[in-house]
Amino acid sequence: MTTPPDVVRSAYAQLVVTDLAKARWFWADMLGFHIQYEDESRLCLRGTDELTHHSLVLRKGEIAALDHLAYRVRTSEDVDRAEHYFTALGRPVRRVPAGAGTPGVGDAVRVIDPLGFPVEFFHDIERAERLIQRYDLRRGAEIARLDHFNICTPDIPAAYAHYEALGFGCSETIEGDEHELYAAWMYRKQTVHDVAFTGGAGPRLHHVGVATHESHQVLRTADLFGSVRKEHHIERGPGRHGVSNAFYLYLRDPDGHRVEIYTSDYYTGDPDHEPYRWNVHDDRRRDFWGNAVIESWYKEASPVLDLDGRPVPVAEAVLDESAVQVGADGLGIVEPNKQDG
Ligand code: DHY
Repeated sequence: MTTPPDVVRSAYAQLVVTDLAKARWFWADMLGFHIQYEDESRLCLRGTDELTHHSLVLRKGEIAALDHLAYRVRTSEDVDRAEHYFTALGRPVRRVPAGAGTPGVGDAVRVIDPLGFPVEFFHDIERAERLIQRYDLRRGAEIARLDHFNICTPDIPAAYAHYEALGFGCSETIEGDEHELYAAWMYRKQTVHDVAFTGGAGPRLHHVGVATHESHQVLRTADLFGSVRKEHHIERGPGRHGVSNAFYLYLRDPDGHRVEIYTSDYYTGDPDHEPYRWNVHDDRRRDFWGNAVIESWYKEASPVLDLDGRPVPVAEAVLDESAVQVGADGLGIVEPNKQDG
């Protein structure tokens, strides 16, 4: 078996947006991302705590889509390992020399992974000026950093197996009574996740998760969108997740790309850290206060592009979590033992 690359963390997502000015309003003015680089077709953005060139790239294009997800690997040899690993899996693989790909990023390898997603592995990236204590530059949601990717895939066990083989740990799952896997959260850095899987037609990008320092910034984000009569960008929350315990808010950008504003999850770095397993019938699993998950959140997601920029066809889901919801999600019957009295 070929050695997999040593992945450090989820590092950046490159999204295709159809209107760069509208995207700039949403991501920079409202969410408070710092603009590190821009030209006529791209914006490279980073959060207040990020010390590398970007964690989000918005590229202008014809159809809103995911261009690629990117993971940083530990050494430049790990970039070669990524090339050999995905070649051995029989997947499409392309070397992207420094300067030919995304601004600021060194030599990279782009692949279509076994789940059908465009994924980049890189080690070298330009360092950026420390803004951590430039409180005077903060605005909007004051996003601190990228936290994770969430991807829609029809076969969750296959996604789990692929990321486990890449060396990811599992922090939490949602499972049926027979331990059928509906969703899983997996990590390399020492948090709840770098990547999570939502069941559904795929490959599609469910959302990019970005972290704030505190829950008041999550609430403030919702207030800001209300204040400027842009409340329709709010899709779900604010709330407290069961999975991850994080405080959250989901928004849709002007192209419909979903972003989660996320804070206050927990440390997972001990070698004997064990997954926490939620039953799919537990109404607290997705919202700890039992609030309903709306249908668009389960069903809508961004298409993904192949290595030549063409949309990748999607396959339908094997298991549908939204079809087994009970109680709070409003699509089923509250079990008697869940009623008061
Ligand atoms: C959950 C979703 C996320 C996340 C953590 C937990 C569970 C849910 O509420 O749907 O996107 O980051």
